[in-house]
Amino acid sequence: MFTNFNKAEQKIRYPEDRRWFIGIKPVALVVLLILLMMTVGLAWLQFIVFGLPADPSRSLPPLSPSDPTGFPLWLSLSHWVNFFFLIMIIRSGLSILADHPRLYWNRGCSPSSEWLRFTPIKVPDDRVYTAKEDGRYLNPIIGLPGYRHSVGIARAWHFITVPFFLLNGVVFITLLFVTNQWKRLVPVSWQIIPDSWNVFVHYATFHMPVEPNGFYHFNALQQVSYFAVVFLLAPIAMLSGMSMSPAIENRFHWLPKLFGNRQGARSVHFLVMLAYLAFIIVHVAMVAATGLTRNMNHITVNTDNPVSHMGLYIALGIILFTIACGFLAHWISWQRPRYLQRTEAAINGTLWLNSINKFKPKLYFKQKDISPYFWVNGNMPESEEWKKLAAKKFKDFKLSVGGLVENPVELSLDELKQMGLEQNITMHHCIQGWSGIAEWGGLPIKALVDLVRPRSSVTTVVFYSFGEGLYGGTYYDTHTLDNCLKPESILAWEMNYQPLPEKYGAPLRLRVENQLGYKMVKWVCKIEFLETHEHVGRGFGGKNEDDEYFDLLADT
Ligand SMILES: Nc1nc2c(c(=O)[nH]1)N[C@H]1C(S)=C(S)[C@@H](COP(=O)(O)O)O[C@H]1N2
Ligand SMILES: [Mo]
Repeated sequence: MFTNFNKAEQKIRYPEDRRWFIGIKPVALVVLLILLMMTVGLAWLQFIVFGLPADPSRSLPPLSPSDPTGFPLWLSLSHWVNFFFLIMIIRSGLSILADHPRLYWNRGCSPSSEWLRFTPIKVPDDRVYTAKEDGRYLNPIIGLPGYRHSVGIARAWHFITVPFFLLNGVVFITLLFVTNQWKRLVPVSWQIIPDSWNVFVHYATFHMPVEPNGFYHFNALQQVSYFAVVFLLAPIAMLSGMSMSPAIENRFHWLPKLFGNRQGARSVHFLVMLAYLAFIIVHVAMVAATGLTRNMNHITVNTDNPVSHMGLYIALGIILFTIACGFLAHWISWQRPRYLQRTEAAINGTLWLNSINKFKPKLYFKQKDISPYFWVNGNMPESEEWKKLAAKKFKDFKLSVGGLVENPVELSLDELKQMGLEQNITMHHCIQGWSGIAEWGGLPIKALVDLVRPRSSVTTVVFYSFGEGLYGGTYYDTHTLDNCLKPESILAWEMNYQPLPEKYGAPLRLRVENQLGYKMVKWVCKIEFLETHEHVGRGFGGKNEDDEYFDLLADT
């Protein structure tokens, strides 16, 4: 619906194989089982052996005048705004996940080391199998924007909505503590722990505890759950999300370590999403089970009226509005994707440029960290020129360096090698979600800059490839001159202390460590120094930026 893909795009977006599959490691199942035993299992044991515990809601202290009454407008508003953005964020997150439908706890992402995968495909080892091929189709009713390999648009939605979600959270928490409403959520006594366990035993064994009127009081378990959603899930989502950013990960190595590593952070980010989903489902079910009309009046019109249907209609209206926005978002995604790309650039692009893009990557990984497996991406060059050069091990290869420079040059591999060698062990961050650690050896771009002397007006460096993009046309990408001058930015001819293999970009590939993988052009043939990226390709700063609406700056 609302799409107009050409033939090449259709092949990628509408694949024939749309199977989904849940492959879960037995260990993960065991962990799940243990968790269930320790909660529901224990609750049943207690119930069978000792009977139902006392219901703590029966002995709630009497209301005091300082307790909150009802739900002021700001609270209802932020509740529903939160709902709206959470749906957008979860749906776009699922579309991002579908582009690399595997979750790991190890940072190398070896296939078959996943603890969870959503693809039935076993990675073949008898041919080059790219991570792009591995992306799955996702129904656009579930994912935003859905279909296959729509990670660029999905990220635009994710990153445009996240700031509003956070802003809403900040306003909510501030007002919570400015008023007395914090008392609803924040426990003030450790008694809350046994109390909420006792309530849990009721639910788990299918006994409804007494329902305190939510207009004034929540039950203990309800309070703990709401508290955890606001004060635990949200911060974990933020921290695990930030841990995936190459610019942040490179500068603050301790951050992803909170979750083990970048893939641990990605897995936790996914689990937080599951926790939000589980919360939404249980929350809605409980709201319905404990007096839907009355509860809806609480959270929409701030009355404790058990019969009026006003609140219910308003809530239904909000849900319908959210669904309508889903359709609108789908239309925007495929009819006006440039709006999205530009909005994302205006909000986050600007923010990153002035903040995390300035961080200097810190080298950190050691030889022992090098990943045994490294995913491949990109279409191998098919040009006769590259094939001829490859047949002679690139002896006749000349890198051309020009543009707005005083001293344009053409350099062979040997000449480049005489100019210097920088060897770094770094983590590669693909936009799709996978990562891998490798050693890269090559010439710092700074040395080339010193040789060709760009004019003072130069801000942008363009790297052209022998290879083509996903839908055909020369692959290229651009970087700010600033990022190219960082010492870790190199043109590599060496990978893991061996000559760079063809599938990883021979004769030369780019490494710019604070950026995502798609900015690191493989099979580089030409470099140009320019004042702007706007006249190269379709003008968005790279092949993927042109064709897939990826960000110009790829710090996150
Ligand atoms: N020429 C060219 N370079 C490219 C690509 C491509 O499609 N063509 N893909 C990019 C992407 S998305 C990634 S993640 C990395 C993958 O590098 P690797 O194959 O060494 O893992 O290459 C980047 N460079
Ligand atoms: Mo990538």
